[in-house]
Amino acid sequence: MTQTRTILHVDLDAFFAAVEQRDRPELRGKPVIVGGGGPNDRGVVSTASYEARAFGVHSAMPLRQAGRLCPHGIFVPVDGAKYLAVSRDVMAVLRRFTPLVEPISIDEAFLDVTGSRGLFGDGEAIGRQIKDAIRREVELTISVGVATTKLVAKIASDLRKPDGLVVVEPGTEAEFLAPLSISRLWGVGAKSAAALREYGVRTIGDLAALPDDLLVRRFGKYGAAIGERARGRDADPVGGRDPAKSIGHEHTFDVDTSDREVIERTLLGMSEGVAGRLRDSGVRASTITVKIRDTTFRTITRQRTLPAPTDLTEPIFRTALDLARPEVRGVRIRLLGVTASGLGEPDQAVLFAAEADEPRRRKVVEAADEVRHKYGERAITRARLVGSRLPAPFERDPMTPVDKRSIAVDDGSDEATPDRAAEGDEGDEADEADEADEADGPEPGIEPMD
Ligand code: TTP
Ligand code: MG
Ligand code: MG
Repeated sequence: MTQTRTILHVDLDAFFAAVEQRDRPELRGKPVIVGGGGPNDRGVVSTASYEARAFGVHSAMPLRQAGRLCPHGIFVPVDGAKYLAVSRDVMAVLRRFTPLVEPISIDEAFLDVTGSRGLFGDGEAIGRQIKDAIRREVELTISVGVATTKLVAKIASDLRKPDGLVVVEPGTEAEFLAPLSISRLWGVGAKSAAALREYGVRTIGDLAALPDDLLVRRFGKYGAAIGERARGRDADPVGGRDPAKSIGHEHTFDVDTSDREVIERTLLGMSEGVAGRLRDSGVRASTITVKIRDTTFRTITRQRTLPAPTDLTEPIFRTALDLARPEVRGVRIRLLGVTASGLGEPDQAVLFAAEADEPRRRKVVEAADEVRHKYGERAITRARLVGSRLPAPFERDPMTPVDKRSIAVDDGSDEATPDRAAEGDEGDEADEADEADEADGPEPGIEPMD
């Protein structure tokens, strides 16, 4: 048996819209727009049927704009629970062809069928059988890419949508990729693309032709990796990378501190960072650990399991605060850490959670993530640390010292909140915080732990 892997990428066509058309025959052949409450809703399009796409409607477009582009479009609300059930049906079909199935979103998956070829035939044959099975049993169409690597298979599946089957023969990967825009390459964002343009690189082939030493000199290890990928080589296994076991942040204070506000805000900043990295990794954590090292280097950890896995700042912060509070009382702290563990893929069901405010919360969080990605890890944290937008109970917490300066202040937006003085903080607490210097310094630098 040859060493060449056979990898399939499978993606459902116009998934949410296709499910609606399947279940409501009157919608078939019609421009269907899935999302929110209709063309006057403030939301965005989840997806549109190919009939609606002909009018220029696409995912993430404001519904109002979709309504203008496609006045006869039929607007349908999102039915997450239903799509999730269909997704499971599809994945179950895929698993009949190989145990190596890596779902990467609600409507797509990679399959390594290298070991299944003896039983089902070559990659193309397996692709056809899967398409047939899904059409027959789930009544939906998919597009399939067949290749020797995940990257090439994924690009291939997208090329002849809908109902496509694109096979890239072993040895022809580089040739297949060459004419495509580098924006299709994983790991090449707008910034890298702009930098590559300085070298005249527009297509993946242009990139593949650049000498490795130039790529390494200009981009380091990342340069070598994208060069390899551009040449169609990519060893990333299906089912993949060892998932991280934990995600954490630690911070060592420049000067050991017993200032409660500094401590609590540092925990908040780290919780925010941890939550952001959980979301970036697409996982949720069920356990939160805080680590506290005091001025004598005595180090303790305190751990708690959450009632439900999370990737949001607030539950992480509250838990960390709860765990840390009894341990930091009257102690001068040298180092703090917040770690999330017990990581798991979020159940897709959670994405469609019945809690009314979950989607709204997510939207806020996603907006925050966008800013974080654009301006760097600290942007949001800094805003939170400086401003007064702390969770309300935190604001009111009687343990919060009265008149502490904020820690990261150079934009004038920081207000001492004198009204808090009226809430009866114990006066002696202010005395504990005798380390004026660090409180006036820059915000706590928050460094990834690993
Ligand atoms: P996609 O696979 O990206 O899109 P699609 O299946 O609708 O269309 P096609 O693959 O044929 O191009 O996304 C799968 C589903 O995820 C999609 O049907 C709806 C949902 N989705 C959103 O809710 N918002 C989005 O911005 C995107 C891209 C998808
Ligand atoms: Mg799809
Ligand atoms: Mg998809």
